[in-house]
Amino acid sequence: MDARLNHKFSQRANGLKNPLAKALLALMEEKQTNLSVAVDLTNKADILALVDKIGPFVCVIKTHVDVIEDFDQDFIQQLTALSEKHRFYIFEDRKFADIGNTVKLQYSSGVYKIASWAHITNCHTVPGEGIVQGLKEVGLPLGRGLLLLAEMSSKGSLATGSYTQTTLEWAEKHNDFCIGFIAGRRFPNLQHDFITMSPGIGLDVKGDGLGQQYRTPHEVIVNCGSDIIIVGRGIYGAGRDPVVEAQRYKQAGWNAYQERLSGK
Ligand code: 6AU
Repeated sequence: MDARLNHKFSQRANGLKNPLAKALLALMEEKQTNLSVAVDLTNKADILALVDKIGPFVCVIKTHVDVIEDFDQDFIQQLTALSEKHRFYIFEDRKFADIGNTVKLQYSSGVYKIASWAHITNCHTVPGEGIVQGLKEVGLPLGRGLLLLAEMSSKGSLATGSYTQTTLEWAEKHNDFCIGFIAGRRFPNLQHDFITMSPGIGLDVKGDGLGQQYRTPHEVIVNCGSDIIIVGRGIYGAGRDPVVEAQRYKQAGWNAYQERLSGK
């Protein structure tokens, strides 16, 4: 058993090397939330209105900026202002997947200039360790953090076995920049502590007909040792009141964390 599973987020903050990871864990304890919302809407106004409503209940807002029809720098300014108003971190779910030199350009430049505003981003490890090195050259001096996709929530994912294992080794090696993993569970026997963020979370449905697989906050946090739940359509999907749902998922995630701490 990993003893760190029974430590509060605020205690674990001391053990992580990356300053953003420390700040995120401290914020979670302070705001009493381990909920990240995936805001996969396609226009600025809808996203900003939703984020303003649910901001008080989350530690991280996750974006896919390449699906926004009217993306511009004003969107980034407004999102950044909301992150300061409600105190949450911004995670651009870019899933970089190219050679080190190319991802450096994709992360720093182009239309989105992700490194200039996203506190957190993520990458696949399929290209090899150079992807982590390339992103780190851009992100570390800016105080950013990286999540490695060690597993995926979708059916038939190839991120398993030795692929996952090698991903963990690179995170250990680059733990100044890698703050954790996208995965369905906490990985045992790691030398350093990392933050585990789990997508594929739903309280009402089991899947979406396109391979997504949902588990409950209790399952991933208590049974599997994850830290942060990432919830998308469960909160803003058709017929849902996002404020009610955000509070419901926040409570479910926090209760699960408390249950884990109590060691029951
Ligand atoms: O709750 P949903 O299914 O509406 O949204 C889940 C969100 C989406 C996916 O792009 C993302 O989580 N995601 C990821 C991430 C966060 O990297 C990895 C994964 O394995 N599965 C997954 O759904 O925005």
